[in-house]
Amino acid sequence: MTGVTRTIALLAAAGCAGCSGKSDATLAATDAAIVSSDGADVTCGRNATPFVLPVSARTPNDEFTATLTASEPPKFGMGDNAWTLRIDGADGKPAAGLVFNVVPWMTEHKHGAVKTVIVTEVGDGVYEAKPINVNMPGIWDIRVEFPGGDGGTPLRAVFSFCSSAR
Ligand SMILES: [Cu+2]
Repeated sequence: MTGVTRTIALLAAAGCAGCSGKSDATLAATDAAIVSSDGADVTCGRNATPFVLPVSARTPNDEFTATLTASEPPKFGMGDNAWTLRIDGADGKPAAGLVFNVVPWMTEHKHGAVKTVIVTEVGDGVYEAKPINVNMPGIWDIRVEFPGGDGGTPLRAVFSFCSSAR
């Protein structure tokens, strides 16, 4: 039970840390990653997807599958993150020549990131997306948004990861 108790204490202490404009040093002190006995990072509770690569997210009807194959730095956390994404189409083959957006969104607080993510095709359905900037701890939904077939509502694949102090 020790791990659970520590988690609750941390959440109570952290509150909405980033929203009040605390310094990075304060954030780092209050957001030390909590790792359970099985090695999972439970800083955000167990609602986040473990950051173990490769990991995939799909659009609602499997029109696209986004697979995060590499990240720099290798742990998702505060600051700028650069991702390598492979995008497969409905046929399961790499989708080249796509134009899509990557939009970080913190659902819990209803806000996005302070930097725009630039997506660049590397080739053969592989794309680089950066900077994915994280400026506060917690669960970040990284939305990969593809143009809808009708040119309207985007098709969205979402990764939910827990950002930690590095
Ligand atoms: Cu926030």
